[in-house]
Amino acid sequence: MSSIKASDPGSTSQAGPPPASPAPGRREEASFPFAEYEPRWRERWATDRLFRPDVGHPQRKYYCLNMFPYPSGTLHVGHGRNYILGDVIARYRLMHGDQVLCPMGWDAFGLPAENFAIQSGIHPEQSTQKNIAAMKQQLMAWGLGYDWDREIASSDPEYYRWTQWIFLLLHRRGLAYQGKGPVNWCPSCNTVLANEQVVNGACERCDTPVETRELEQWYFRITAYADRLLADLETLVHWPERVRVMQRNWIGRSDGLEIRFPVEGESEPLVCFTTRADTLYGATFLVLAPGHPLAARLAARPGPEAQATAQFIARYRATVHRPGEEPPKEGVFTGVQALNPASGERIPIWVANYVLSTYGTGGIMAVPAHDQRDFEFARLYGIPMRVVIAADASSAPDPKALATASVTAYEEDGVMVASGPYTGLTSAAGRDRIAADFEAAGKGRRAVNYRLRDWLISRQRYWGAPIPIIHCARCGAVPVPEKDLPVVLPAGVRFKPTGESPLKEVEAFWRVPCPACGEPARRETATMDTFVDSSWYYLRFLSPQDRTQPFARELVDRWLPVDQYIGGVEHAILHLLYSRFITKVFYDAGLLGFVEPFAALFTQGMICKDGAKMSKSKGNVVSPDELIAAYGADTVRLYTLFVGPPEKDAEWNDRAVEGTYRFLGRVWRLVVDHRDRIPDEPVLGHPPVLGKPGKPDLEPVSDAVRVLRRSTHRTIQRVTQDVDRLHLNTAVSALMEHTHAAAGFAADLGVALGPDKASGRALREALEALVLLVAPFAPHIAEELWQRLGNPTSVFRERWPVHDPELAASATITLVVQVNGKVRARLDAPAGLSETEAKGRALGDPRVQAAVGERAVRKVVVVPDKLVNLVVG
Ligand code: ANZ
Ligand code: ZN
Repeated sequence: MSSIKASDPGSTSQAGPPPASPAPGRREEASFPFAEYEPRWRERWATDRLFRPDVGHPQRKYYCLNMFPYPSGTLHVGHGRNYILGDVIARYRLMHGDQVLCPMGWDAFGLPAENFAIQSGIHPEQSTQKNIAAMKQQLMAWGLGYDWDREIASSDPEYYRWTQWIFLLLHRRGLAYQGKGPVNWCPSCNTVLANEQVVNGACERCDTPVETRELEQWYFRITAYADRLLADLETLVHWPERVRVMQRNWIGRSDGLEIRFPVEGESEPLVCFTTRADTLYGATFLVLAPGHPLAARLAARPGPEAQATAQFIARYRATVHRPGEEPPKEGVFTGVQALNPASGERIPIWVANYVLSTYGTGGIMAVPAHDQRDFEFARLYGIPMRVVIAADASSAPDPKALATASVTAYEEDGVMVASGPYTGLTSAAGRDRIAADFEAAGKGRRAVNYRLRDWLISRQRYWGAPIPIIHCARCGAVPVPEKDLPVVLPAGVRFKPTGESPLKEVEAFWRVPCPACGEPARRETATMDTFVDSSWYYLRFLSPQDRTQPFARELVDRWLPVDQYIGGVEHAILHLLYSRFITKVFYDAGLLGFVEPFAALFTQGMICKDGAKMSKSKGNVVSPDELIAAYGADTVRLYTLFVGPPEKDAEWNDRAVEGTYRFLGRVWRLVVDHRDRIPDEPVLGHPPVLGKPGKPDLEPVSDAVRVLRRSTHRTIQRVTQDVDRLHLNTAVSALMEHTHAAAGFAADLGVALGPDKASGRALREALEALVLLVAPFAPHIAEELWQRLGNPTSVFRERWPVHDPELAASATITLVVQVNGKVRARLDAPAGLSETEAKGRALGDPRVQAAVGERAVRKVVVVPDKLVNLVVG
């Protein structure tokens, strides 16, 4: 990390490693009055409305958004990472003169509050409000600069009115529908779970194994957007590649052919989806999912095989199925044959548990020689196999060996063998030809399948937005008229773990007349998945109090897409996919003018403690409260940023917090102690007194001044680059190194330092840069020191400093060049060379060339400004 360790020769006070526990005496020595000025500055920011953008007329806008949290009660330092990161970016943009929108709100509906109500009798509304208040306090204590006037909570009727409005919009557009289907059911939470909420076959929340049940539910037709959700991923170039891959896999597009297999005794063919039409001549049986309608029809035929099939289907229905679980393969022969439309061969139809009724057509052609699942099934039941793909034309494996030995299926593409007129074609060419021939002959059609399923949005719970539908015996599912929104959650419910929505017991809630015909009808008692709430909140922040519409087109078109979205990678699929989908629906409805909500995404790594992810359930949480009380918010922020690269997991160490505390103490003393030795006039400050930033009237200069100014401008350059790339930990290192340099300079000059001298001006410049650059990271101390430097306005109204490239590069350094570990040359070179430049200079030197001779350079290691190590041989 930094070259600044605990022992710091440039500092006048303490040295040595950090103490095992905060030593009060030491802390006093290093102390600075954070407890006094931190709250004072927070108040100033609030009264000055520092974080309130002019949303109507931004010259340059910047929308910085953290994923809004679920109000679980208390935050730990791991949560802080996310918010502090966002705050650094927001303040940094503010210092570039942008109008910055950085709002905060609450994803306030959800199961935990309701489960808590079951245990405690405390109404979710009440516990949620309490948690929001506590967490808001914590966010404020971190010094996070949110525009609290824009605060929203998804459980507020004025918010969920619009969530319901959005449901109606989707309903109108044919994108919300009710259907019976297999759903994931958590027997412990007593609720339906979306596929995304099932992790390794268990409930995401409580880890209970999930079951499959057939229930009538509400869905959003996200599958209608599968192709666009996939295609537009290509435009999200500022998203982590890993998140894009996860989304791509989740959508899971596969291109194939639907082949029609005539079935003996049936008028309709059995349609099978395959991605491997090139293996058609190797299909030795067909398999139906137990839920396939044809399976039921074949089971109803007379005969023992049909009877066995019926029994198999009944047994399958009676067993509990867990998503993600792969039970041993099992199946039954229906006694019925189909025809291979290519070869005309008769092939048996089976029913088996390894074919899903929810994917493709629910029926497959099984090719045991080339598909491992089919291979295992065929081995189990002694079904013949036929090799039709070979690695190359001469290497077809012996099919007999395949059937008996413990070989696996050959799943690769290759060359088609034993495939009638297609023999000799490559797999790819064969697929194409077969698809073309089958389409021409009406025996099949090209088809695309997605792994993505429609979004199951209904929950049999209370604490969510009620689905605005009224069921009428005569009119069916009737949308609640818009003027009747919001459908408000009733008070006076009893919370019981029944698995039914508590709303079902509130007659006054559900007994309503049909909006269409006026007859007695029933209000829908399911509520919406909370992912619906969070799929549009980023739009609401632009006009959170608007009572006429969910969001204002003019504002969202100006402010979105979000410039920087920040959150946990656990939302890589669900939340982000849903938000993208809803945005596209709005676009199609003409409600806004962009198709992707988040231009850039940053997913931060987790904070760990004792090797495990910090979480309440693991009992390893560190609260920010005591640390902030002991060291101040700036110290905790700075440590959180310094702990490691923000995209990587990092281990929290309470004791190391002391190190950043001491660093801030050093910054404090550096400014406060030398205030009288530097001029009063700003050097970098606003308005700049020197035309070009940092251009001397500082002449004549000593070496020491030159070196310090180089450090100042190099640091401006480094911190700027690092923050632009979100390398915040290395930005902090750069600040530490610069502090070290400036402290060394001041100590060396001692009494020779004076406000009317070049040295004094150079130091003032160094300190101004330090305070400006440190401001996004440690905003309170920066404000305080900026004021003590004689500036009347907030440091966040200043412009971010710009480095002078000449000054940044002015110093010369000695570049040591080694060849196979032996020093061969010392080159004078300008500081700050890139690796390529340093390498070029080293290889250009005749002494180095002589040492390398004819040998090849195998490896080059460059330590910037210090060393070039060539490994040759
Ligand atoms: C014949 C075949 C031969 C297949 C071969 C594969 C390899 P993806 O890529 O995931 O789309 N399949 C189709 N529907 C299925 C269902 N409902 N349940 C289980 N499996 C199903 O996979 C498509 C392949 O998965 C299809 O191609 C089909 O098996 C199987 F050497 O057809 B294939
Ligand atoms: Zn009606």
